[in-house]
Amino acid sequence: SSPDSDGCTPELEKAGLLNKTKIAEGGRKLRKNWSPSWVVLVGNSLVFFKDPKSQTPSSWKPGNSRPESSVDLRGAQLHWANDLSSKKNVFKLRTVTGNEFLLQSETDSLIIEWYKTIQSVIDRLDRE
Ligand code: I3P
Repeated sequence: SSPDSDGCTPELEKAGLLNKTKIAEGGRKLRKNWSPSWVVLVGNSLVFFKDPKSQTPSSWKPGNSRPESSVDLRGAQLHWANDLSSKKNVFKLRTVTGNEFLLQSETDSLIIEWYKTIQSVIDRLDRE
């Protein structure tokens, strides 16, 4: 049987490095603060970790690998948002709670893959 034959372990969909900034919290606009983030799509959530490259070897302790934040994708909305930044390849993710994030990559193929994968999770949750 497969390691997750009981269906209890969330499936890892995707992981990688993206530039990230939060632009709203509960509908309230925030000042942009772009930084690289290790982004993991697992189960119904997008989980953000510190950029591994910005960490010193000594910071690689188990206790330091906890997420910085995590986003519930149920009911979330995804839009290309090149009008919201001077950077290329930007999309906006808005949660039901009114938190808004911009995610960006210099690599076209990479950002398109992220967009498609996140949208497919949102669509799956919409159908549940
Ligand atoms: C912001 C910073 C951001 C930029 C933002 C600036 O200035 O340069 O990188 O967003 O533009 O306001 P500061 O560091 O002084 O806060 P982009 O890189 O996404 O363009 P904006 O205000 O037009 O969103």
